[in-house]
Amino acid sequence: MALRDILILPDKRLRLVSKPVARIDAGIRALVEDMFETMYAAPGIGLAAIQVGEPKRIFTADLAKKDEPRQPQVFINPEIVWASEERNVHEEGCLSIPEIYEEVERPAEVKVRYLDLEGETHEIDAKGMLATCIQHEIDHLNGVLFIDHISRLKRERIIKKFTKAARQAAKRAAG
Ligand code: K1U
Ligand code: ZN
Repeated sequence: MALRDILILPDKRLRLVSKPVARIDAGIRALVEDMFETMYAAPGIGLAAIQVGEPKRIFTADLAKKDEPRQPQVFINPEIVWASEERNVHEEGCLSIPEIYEEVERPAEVKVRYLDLEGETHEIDAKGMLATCIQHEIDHLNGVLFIDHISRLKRERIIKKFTKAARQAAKRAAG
């Protein structure tokens, strides 16, 4: 198991469309272990493979509360097969855009089809925070970030802030 670095805005890899997983082999199982370790350490409630630089259609999630046992879930090649007309607003954050939280409106309920690590197909109905988290993570697999769902003015301010910080960090690293 290894802790991986999380890509931070404006890293261009966050805009890649991830590729479906063709075969669930030892490499995929090792990546998923690393993703759980990285997600729990961050800490986060979800993590998409592209956030650790792997453009594969995989995300991990765990929405257990602090005082509850862990409930690790892995979603491989996830697809939203139904979304409700009803919409909900939740505050979202992103491990690739640290310390920024904004309200995002999305379908309140979704039905998701995905593979587990054994290659078995599952379909679940999700609502509440799980529905929000699943949609946020599937967005990552399509190169979409939660700031794409907020006003252009707010989004541009956030991108500017992170671009400036990345430029300053690069300058410092160059000595
Ligand atoms: O994908 C990510 O960047 C992870 C992100 C998932 C997410 C959060 C909120 C709404 C939708 C999706 C996070 O986990 S940000 C951190 C966070 O929300 C959190 C961390 C610790 C405890 C509780 C929440
Ligand atoms: Zn995110």
